[in-house]
Amino acid sequence: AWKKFQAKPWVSKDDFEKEVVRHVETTLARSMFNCDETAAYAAASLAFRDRLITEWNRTQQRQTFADTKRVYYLSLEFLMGRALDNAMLNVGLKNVAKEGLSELGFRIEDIINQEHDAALGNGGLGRLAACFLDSMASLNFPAWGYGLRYKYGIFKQEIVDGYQVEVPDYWLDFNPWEFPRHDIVVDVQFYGGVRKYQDDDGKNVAVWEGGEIVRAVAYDVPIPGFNTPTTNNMRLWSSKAASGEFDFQKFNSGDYESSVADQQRAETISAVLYPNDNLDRGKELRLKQQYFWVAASLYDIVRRFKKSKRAWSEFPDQIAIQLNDTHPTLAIVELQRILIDMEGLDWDEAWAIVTNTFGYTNHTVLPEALEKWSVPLFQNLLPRHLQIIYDINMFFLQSVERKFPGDRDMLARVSIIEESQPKMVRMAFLAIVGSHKVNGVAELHSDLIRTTIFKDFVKIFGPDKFTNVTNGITPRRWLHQANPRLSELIASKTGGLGFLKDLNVLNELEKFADDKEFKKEWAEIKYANKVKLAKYIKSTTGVTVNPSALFDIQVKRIHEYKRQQLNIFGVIHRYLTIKAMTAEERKKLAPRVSIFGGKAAPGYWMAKTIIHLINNVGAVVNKDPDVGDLLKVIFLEDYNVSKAEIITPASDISEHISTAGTEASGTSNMKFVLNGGLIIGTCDGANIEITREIGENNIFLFGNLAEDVEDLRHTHNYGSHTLDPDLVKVFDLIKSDAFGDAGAFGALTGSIEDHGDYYLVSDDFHSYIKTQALVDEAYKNQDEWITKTILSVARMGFFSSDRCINEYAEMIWNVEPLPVEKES
Ligand code: DL6
Repeated sequence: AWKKFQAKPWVSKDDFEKEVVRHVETTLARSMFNCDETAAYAAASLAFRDRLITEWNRTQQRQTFADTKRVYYLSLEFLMGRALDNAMLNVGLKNVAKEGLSELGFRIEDIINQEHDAALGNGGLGRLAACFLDSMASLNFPAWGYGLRYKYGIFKQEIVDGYQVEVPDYWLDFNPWEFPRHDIVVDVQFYGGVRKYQDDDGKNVAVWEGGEIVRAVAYDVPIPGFNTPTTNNMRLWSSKAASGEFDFQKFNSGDYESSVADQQRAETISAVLYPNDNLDRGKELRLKQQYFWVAASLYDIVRRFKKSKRAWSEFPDQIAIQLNDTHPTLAIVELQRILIDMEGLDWDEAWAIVTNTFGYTNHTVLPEALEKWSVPLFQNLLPRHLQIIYDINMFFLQSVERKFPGDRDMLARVSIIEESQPKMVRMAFLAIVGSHKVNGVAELHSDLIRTTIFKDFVKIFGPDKFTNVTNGITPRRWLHQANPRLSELIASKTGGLGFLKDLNVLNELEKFADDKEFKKEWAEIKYANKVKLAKYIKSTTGVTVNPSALFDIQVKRIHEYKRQQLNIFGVIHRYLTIKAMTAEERKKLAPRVSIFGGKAAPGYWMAKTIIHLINNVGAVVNKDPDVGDLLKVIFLEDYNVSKAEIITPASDISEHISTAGTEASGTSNMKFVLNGGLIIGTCDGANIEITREIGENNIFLFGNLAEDVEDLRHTHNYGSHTLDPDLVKVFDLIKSDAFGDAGAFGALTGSIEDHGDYYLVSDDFHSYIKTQALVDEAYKNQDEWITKTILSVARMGFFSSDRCINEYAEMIWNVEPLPVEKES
């Protein structure tokens, strides 16, 4: 009988309006007479959420009945950005909502802008996870994301007197996109001790007992696929005290503060996202976070599997778990613990299940970013897990010994336990040993991990265990949502929105690369996007920029390896050049706006110094009358996903200029090219494959190659390293206090002059400046420039995250999509 009352997703404008009004008047308890934009956003989101949840329920039922293999993507970061615009576009009802909102007296853009970004990530790694969720749903893969519901996402960045200041980002005031599941809770144990004994059958038993319990509560966020009813789930865990609200006994005895201490301590676990500055190394709370999340997720996964009543040996046929970097590596140990301690399986049987279930993605070769945890910390927090890690290591080293008898060095190099003081657990090694596949995220990166940091493991396990899946981006958010006019133009020439599901369709644009009318429209769209960004710059910084100038953009986390310092030194060089030019020479120069954005990790002083220098250079250059429109320097505060959606479509050139061999992939390079911008970049990460796809005539490459980096570093004698003469002039200007007290930048220039120039700024400076001059020249020929951008977009099909997900599904997960007919 209930079936006739089941919710049907609304589709018409009138039904949408009805839902909005209902939510305003009931859920929000407001009247339509005082419905402001915040309330309209809330009500519109709830109307879409209801729609998504209906499809979410159906999807979960369909996947459960079909009993197919599921993917679980474990990521400590999901940088989702805003949800409303994405939901409207993915379900294909943005126009309906636009008309409906307009009838209710609102502009859809204003309503979209009310939303707070879900910023549960630091940068590329978290945004990749978000793109993957979109692709998995759009391709109808049965897939869940598991993460943490941080109370505070990545901090908000304010720029005060040129310095970065961090402000907490409390984003949960009103979040219509999550469903608290107070019925889905998992109690997670920490500390305590392990009691071992032999049972009546002579079997060794280990019991982890004592310690403390923290409760994980599930919050579900629906993930709608594009143009499909499939709506997957992202489950985020929030921590709370297992023992109830607070200690009444203490409260009644007047000890008010400690009566709530347990509760607060428990809630701290999911309180903050750690910034990726490696200062978390050794922090117990970070390890606690990792175990809390992994234990809750695995309990949930195992509970679901057990309902199917299948044999344990079928676990890897039903479940694939992907480890997004080493952060969830404890899942390997936890599953082994569940299987041997709780379910009574033999070690070998359990270990076969574990290794066939997990895949591990590496996202960095930077040694300082590879996670290690101290053994004493582990011993205290997770005593049983440490024992299991020792056993995993013992069996692993025995197998290495059999393969390479007598090679003690090899054993020391590959041991999961580093014999340092204190001993450390090497999480990447544990992840490799416990997974059946290990992948890097771009060809160069995957080659580097095979030949450098993991080369012993290639010898041990053979080359087939190591593979590459070059990163990608979802064209739904990064083209259709961010650049609607370009998306519309492409649709009009390629027969509809099909390219959003098969990005190779973009190839059809090649035939318009010399089409005058098409090029005109293409150029108009770029100009309009630049006008939009110029307005945003004016409103946020007060600086007027000329939308006809060349927009040169570098937005990403601020890090020495990404080399924003190279960019700003190049800007200072340009400033010096302009100052030395005659009026006639200045007329021939293409005006440029250099735009920067990105956050520095709070504890990363050098990165903060780079931000300070950029702002101080801007303050001088932007008001120098000799320079005028020829150069403007902008730092955009608080770069995040929704700002990226305004910035990316407006670039003429974007900078991806990391020291060769340091940027695993990069994904903003893909976003910029897909939006009709060209790239200046090094032969690093995915730049290499982008070049291969779009052609070397359409990209400005410069700098030394990864294979030469080590040798070059050796030639840098500390203190007597000869600097590029143009760079010396730049440093001289900085040292003359032209951009404020030079003392503030001493560490930055000193790292290059006196401390070995680890990131090869001086070695690449000349090549960078020369290549920027080529960019200036090329930009003057607008006709050819536009052709280059059209050809580049036409050849970007490879970089869809749908292609990545299909590769993961085939090579690593062995999972099939569950297609579904669209019902509405
Ligand atoms: O794979 C996603 C993303 C890559 O595009 C970036 O090149 C890479 O730096 C980033 N890696 C990390 C890991 N930690 N560190 N450093 O964020 O992954």
